[in-house]
Amino acid sequence: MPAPLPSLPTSIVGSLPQPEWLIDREKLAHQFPPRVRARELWRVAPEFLAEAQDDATLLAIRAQEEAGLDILTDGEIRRESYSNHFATALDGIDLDIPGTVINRSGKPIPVPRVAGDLARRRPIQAADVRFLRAHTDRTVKITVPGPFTMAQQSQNDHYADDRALALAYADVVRAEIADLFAAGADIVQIDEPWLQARPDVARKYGAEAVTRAVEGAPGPVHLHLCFGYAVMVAERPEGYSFLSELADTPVDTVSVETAQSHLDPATLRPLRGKGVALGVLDLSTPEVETAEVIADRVRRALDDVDVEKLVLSSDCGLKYLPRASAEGKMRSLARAAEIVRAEL
Ligand code: MET
Repeated sequence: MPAPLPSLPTSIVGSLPQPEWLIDREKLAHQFPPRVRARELWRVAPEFLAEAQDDATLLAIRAQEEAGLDILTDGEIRRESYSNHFATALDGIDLDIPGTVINRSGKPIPVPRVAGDLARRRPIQAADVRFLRAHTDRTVKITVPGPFTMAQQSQNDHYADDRALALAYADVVRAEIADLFAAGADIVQIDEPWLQARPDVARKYGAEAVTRAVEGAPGPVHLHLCFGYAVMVAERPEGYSFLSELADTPVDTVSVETAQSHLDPATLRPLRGKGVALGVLDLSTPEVETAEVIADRVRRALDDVDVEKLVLSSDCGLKYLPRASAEGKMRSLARAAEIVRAEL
């Protein structure tokens, strides 16, 4: 059992930069995150890839420990994008003929094409959790793409409508969440950036899909909302277009960006009673902010959230930052937590 968490525990949204020797980071950053399989991005031959990914995951775990974070992820090192690893492992997806959707930046992108009933034949990320659990004594979190986001990132050639598709994704995510807790996860996080990108659709069935995926989960489920990776989506809106709707879902903690967007913390009041994972690392610049700058971002939110359920985090995943920058930002985050803890 990991030691109990301190107040204001620190974590990242999930991903860390993958080593340049493992994957072609230039290609990864200059195309939008792949939604379909993208094996050609890996630099290591197929027969050595799993071993290389494990080795790089160990580095990601150690980097978080050395920085002093409290809740660790596997850095999402084995994935080309946060969502494609899970989505393309499902039955019902045609891997040979992908579909197309228009992404939040207005560009057509290749996505999984749903051509049959979605089914998860076996746990998809349970082995990743066991590896993480085996290599750290700290609290561990694993991330999975959420049902609404996966439905938006799919071409639906099978289900009657997109709500039915989202609910079908919810069923496979619910089964996966149970397996991830059974494999040793302390926290499971579902990534739902498209709730923010498609708020009108989200209001129709977003909360329903999330509830169906999360209800009855054997442990705490966090939900990450964001505006997209800073390297790809430059503008940050003033506030969230889909947030208070999550108050009535069985999600334990909602993960939001506040650093780059300067989000007015009053926006978070409807979530009172829930945990908030507060994004306080600005990822639009590789420059490492000082612990004092980060501590200020935390202080300004303290009156609007439940402090005993507050987690300090990054705005989004650190995947596209230079490695040294990601490490520096994590260290500053841990120091900022110490500063604010001493003031509570
Ligand atoms: N868990 C994902 C990451 O850390 C979240 C991505 S949301 C665009 O990269």
